[in-house]
Amino acid sequence: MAMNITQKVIKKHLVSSNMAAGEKIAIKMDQTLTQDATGTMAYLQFEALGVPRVKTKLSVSYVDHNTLQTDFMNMDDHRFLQSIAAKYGLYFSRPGNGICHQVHLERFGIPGQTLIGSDSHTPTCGGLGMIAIGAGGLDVALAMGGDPFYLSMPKVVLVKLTGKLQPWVSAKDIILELLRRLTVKGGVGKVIEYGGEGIKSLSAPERATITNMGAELGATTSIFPSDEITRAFLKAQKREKAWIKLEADAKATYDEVVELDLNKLEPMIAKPHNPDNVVSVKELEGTPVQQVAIGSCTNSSYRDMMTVASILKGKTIPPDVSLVIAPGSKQVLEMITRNGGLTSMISAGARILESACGPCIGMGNAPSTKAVSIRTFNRNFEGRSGTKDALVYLTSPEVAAAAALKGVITDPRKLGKKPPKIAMPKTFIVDDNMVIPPLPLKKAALVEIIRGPNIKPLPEFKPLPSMIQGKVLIKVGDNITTDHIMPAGAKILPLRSNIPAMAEHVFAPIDSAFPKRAKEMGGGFIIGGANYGQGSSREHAALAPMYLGVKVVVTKSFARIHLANLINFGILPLTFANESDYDQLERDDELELDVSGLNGKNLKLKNKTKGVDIDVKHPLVGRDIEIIKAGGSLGFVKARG
Ligand code: MIC
Ligand code: SF4
Repeated sequence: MAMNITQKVIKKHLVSSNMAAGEKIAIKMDQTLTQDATGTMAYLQFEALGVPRVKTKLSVSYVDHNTLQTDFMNMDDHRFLQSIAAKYGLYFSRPGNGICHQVHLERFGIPGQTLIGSDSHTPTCGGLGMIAIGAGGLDVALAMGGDPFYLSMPKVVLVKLTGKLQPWVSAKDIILELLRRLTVKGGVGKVIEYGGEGIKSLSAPERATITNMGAELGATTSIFPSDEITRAFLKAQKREKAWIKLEADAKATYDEVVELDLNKLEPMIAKPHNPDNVVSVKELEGTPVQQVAIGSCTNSSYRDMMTVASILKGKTIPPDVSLVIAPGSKQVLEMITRNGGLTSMISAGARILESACGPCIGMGNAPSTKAVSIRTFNRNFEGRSGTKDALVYLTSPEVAAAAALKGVITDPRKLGKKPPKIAMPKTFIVDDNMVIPPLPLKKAALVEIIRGPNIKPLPEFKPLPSMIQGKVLIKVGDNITTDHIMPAGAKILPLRSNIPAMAEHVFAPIDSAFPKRAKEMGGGFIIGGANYGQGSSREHAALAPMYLGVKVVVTKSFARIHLANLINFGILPLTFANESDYDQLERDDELELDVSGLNGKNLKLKNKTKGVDIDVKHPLVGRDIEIIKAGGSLGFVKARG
C-alpha cells in the first residue's frame, strides 16, 4: 500500500496493530529530550518508576529555560538535572549550549526516527524527517523507562508548497500564513506533512522554523521529507551517516490537502494576543515599535542570525528601540562570532543575550508599559513577555530587523531590491564540548543525586472516588492557554520543582484568588471553552490544579497535550455533549457527578444550584479509564509493576 511519510515512520515504530485515523495507537520512542523547566518533574517521575537506566537509543537533558539565576533555585535545579543525567545514562547539554530544539536539530535529530520531548516545540526536528512529538514530562519519563507513547492516530494533512519564496519573504511567513488560514485549532488531531516543489528551496533549519510552529496550529506534529537538502545539512554537521532518504510514495493519500503558492506569499505578522491573529505586514506599516527581540527556538539558526546581521550591518538602531538578540545555540553564536556577523549586530546597538529561551518565556527583557514588541518567536499570549499590557507581534527575522532599523513596523521589501543571501555553510563549527555524554554503567552507579531545597517530593495521587461533588471554581472562555492556567516568567518558573509553591499561582493572570478559593472549598470543577489548554506542554498546568483539589475539567474541547496531562494526573476531562450547555454553568454552582459509569461514554453532570442535568462525554479510551481510576499514570504504572 502506498504510504505518506507520517504513516511510514509510525508504522516502523508501531507497537499496537491498527493505524486507522482516530484509533489509539502506541509507538516506540527512539529518543527523548527534556528542558530544565519541565525536566525536574519529569526526572522525579522517572525516579519513581525505579528504572536503573534510560532504555531509549538516546536521551538528552537540556538547560535553556531557567537561566536567569536570581537566587539559588534555578542553579540548584541545573545541578539536580546534571546528576540525574550522570546517574541514568543521559546526555546533558549544559547551560550556554543553546535552546533544546535548535541544538537537537543540529546535533542529535535523525531522519526516520521518533522523538518525544517535554516541550511543545519538540516537532522542530520534524524539519529533518522525524516524528517528533511534544508531551508532558510524565509521558517522557515513561518513554525513558521503555514504555511506548500512546496517542490517537492523527489524520495526515499534506501542505503542498508550490512556487518559490520571493525576496524578503521567508519560512516564518509560510507558517504564519498557515496559522492565518487554519487557526490555532486547525491542526488538532493532525500531522502536517510538507511536500511539493516549494520545499526544495527550504534548508533544514528553515523547514524546522515551520515544523516548530506547527505546535501553534495545535498539530500532533509536522514533518518534511528527508532529501538531499537534509543530507547536506547533516553533512555540514559532520553527521552524514545519520541520513536516510525518506519520502512519500508517489500514490500516497492524505486526509486533507492544503495548497500554498509561495510566489504569492508576502511578509506576514501575527498581532496580539494569539499566533493565528495574522495579517500582512503591509497592513500595519508605520506602527511605532519600542522593542524588537530576535531568537527563540523558531528563528535562531545561523541563517536567521546572519540575515539580521546583514540587514543591521553599518547601521544604528534608533534611540526609542531596544533590540535584543539571542542566537539559538553555541554553534550559531560561535559561527557568527568568527565571521563578523556578531560585530555587525553589536555595532548597530543590539543587546546580545545568551543562547537560551530568555524573553520568549518572560525570563528577562520584559517590554515597557504598553510597548509594541516585535518578536521572531512563536507565542504572543497576553502577559507571557512579563508585561501584562505589552503588545507582542510575531514575525520573521527580516521583518523584525526592518522594524529595529526603522523604529516602526516596516515591510522589509522597502529595504532594497536585494535581500541578504545567506548560504548554508559547507561545514558548521562542530564542538560538542558543552554536552556531557552518558557515564558508563559502573561509574553511573556511584553518582549521588544532588537535591537542593527547591526540589520537593511529588504530590500524592489519590484514586478517583465514584461520586464527585464540588463547586465550579472558575469558568473561562475559548483558547485558554497553559500560560493562563500555570503562568511562567522569571518569578514563577523557578518553582517548577516545588508544586506546593507553584500552586499558589494557578490562574494568576485571570483570577488571582483561585488558589485560595480552591483550597477553601476542598477542590472542585473547572469549566472551559474550546481548545482549553493550548500552548505549552507544561504538566504543571494539570499537576498544580490537582494539588489544589481540582477533580474534573469540563470544556467544549481540549488541546492535545493538556488533555494527556490531565489524564496523567488523574483529573477527569469531560466535554459537553451539547456545546450550548456551557451556558448552564456559572462560578460557584454546586455540581455532582456520578462516575461509576465511566466505562460507558456518557455521564450526567448535575447542576444542583440550577436544578438541571447536563449531558457530558469523556474522551477516554482503553487504558485511559484505568489511569483515571488509579488517580493518574504513575499509580497505574506502579500497580501494573
Ligand atoms: C513554552 O514555550 O511555553 C515552553 C516554556 O517552552 C513550554 C514548556 C514549559 O512550560 O516549560 C512548552 O512549550 O512546552
Ligand atoms: Fe524556549 Fe520559547 Fe522555544 Fe518555549 S517557545 S522552548 S520558551 S524558545
